[in-house]
Amino acid sequence: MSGKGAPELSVRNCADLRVAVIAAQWHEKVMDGLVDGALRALHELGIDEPTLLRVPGSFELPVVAKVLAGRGYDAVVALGVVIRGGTPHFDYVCQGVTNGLTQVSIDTGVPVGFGVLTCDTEEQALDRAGLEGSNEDKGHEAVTAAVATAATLRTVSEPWR
Ligand code: DLZ
Repeated sequence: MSGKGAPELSVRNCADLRVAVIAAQWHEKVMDGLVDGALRALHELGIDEPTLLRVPGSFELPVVAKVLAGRGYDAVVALGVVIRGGTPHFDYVCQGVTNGLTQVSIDTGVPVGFGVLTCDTEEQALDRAGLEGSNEDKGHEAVTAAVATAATLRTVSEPWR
């Protein structure tokens, strides 16, 4: 999937939103870049006290996202890195985390930022990690998208007259 065509999002009225970031722990260097990008985005949006939780692997992200979505957070951001190996395990983990996070978001009505990299190689993941020399900053993008969606939902929370 190409990163070209991404919008320049301008998000307003969001500094009071409660946001939680959940980060898996596989592929430490890439994950550090994603977490830094996510926290930088939150700081730029004026959200300086986010909750940050760690889980073992990307497969564990949906269950924690679901519990947090039920505890009053306005947006949840899931960060993970899955890199293809020589077995079908990659496909199962990618499918589980993608379907799981989608289901959490739709079932709870809480936006879930999808900051899970699913890459063929570590080089591809590093290029998207928001590190020095990376071309993309997916942790930052996932936060911005989730917070922008939460801010939009807030404007339609009352029936229109
Ligand atoms: C088992 C596994 C493998 C092979 N690869 C990754 C990976 O690249 N990225 C990741 O986040 N997690 C991986 N895991 C771990 C699973 O997500 C999960 O933590 C375990 O299957 C235990 O439930």
